[in-house]
Amino acid sequence: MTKIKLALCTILIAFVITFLSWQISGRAVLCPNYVACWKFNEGISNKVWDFSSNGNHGTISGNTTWTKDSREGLALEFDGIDDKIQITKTSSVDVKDKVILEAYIKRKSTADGMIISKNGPYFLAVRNNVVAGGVYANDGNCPTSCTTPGANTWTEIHGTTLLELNKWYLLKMTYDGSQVKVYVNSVLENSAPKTGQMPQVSQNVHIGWGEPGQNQYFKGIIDEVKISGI
Ligand SMILES: [Ca+2]
Ligand SMILES: [Ca+2]
Repeated sequence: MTKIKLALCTILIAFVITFLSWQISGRAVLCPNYVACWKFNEGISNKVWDFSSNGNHGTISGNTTWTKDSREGLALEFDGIDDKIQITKTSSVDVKDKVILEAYIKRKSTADGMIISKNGPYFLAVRNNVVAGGVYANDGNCPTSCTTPGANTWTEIHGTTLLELNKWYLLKMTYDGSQVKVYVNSVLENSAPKTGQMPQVSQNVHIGWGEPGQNQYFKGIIDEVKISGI
């Protein structure tokens, strides 16, 4: 009897190991060309998995709510008070020359809100009821107050579509080393010239909130968040 139990336990353990290995390897192949890719389909924990191969898994704080009101599977609803996700910085999020940020959002408030942010090189947000995207890079130009030629400066641009409440939108910010652009539902809404490399800073990536200076909690639902460096 003991041998049978031992055999069953061995089979069970082997199955669990195989299943977990399959999950980890399966997770990596869903977004092979992304810096990070969060599906928000977990539904049972305070973790969100990065489905790229870079291990940018996130930790939820503030008791976000899992919801079936999503673009695919599940999504996360943020309360606009203290809900956020922190992704501890890895070298993969230190993109230098190019970046694309994108996410599906459904607003539940007309307040400003940060969607995804790394302070300082890049962010995607809702500000004044339109999409806002920003890049911090060394473009060789200085504002009049700047005393160090070639210092990093922000370029922030805003879209034109008024983002209604309770309606899904795909928001995107791109920086290709020559232009910053923002898109709503894959339609280009604004662009501005920008050159230079983004700095490699120690700050973590956040979803639903930003570091001080980008300190706006988002109220609404977010799904399918991606960062790309290409
Ligand atoms: Ca909360
Ligand atoms: Ca989802």
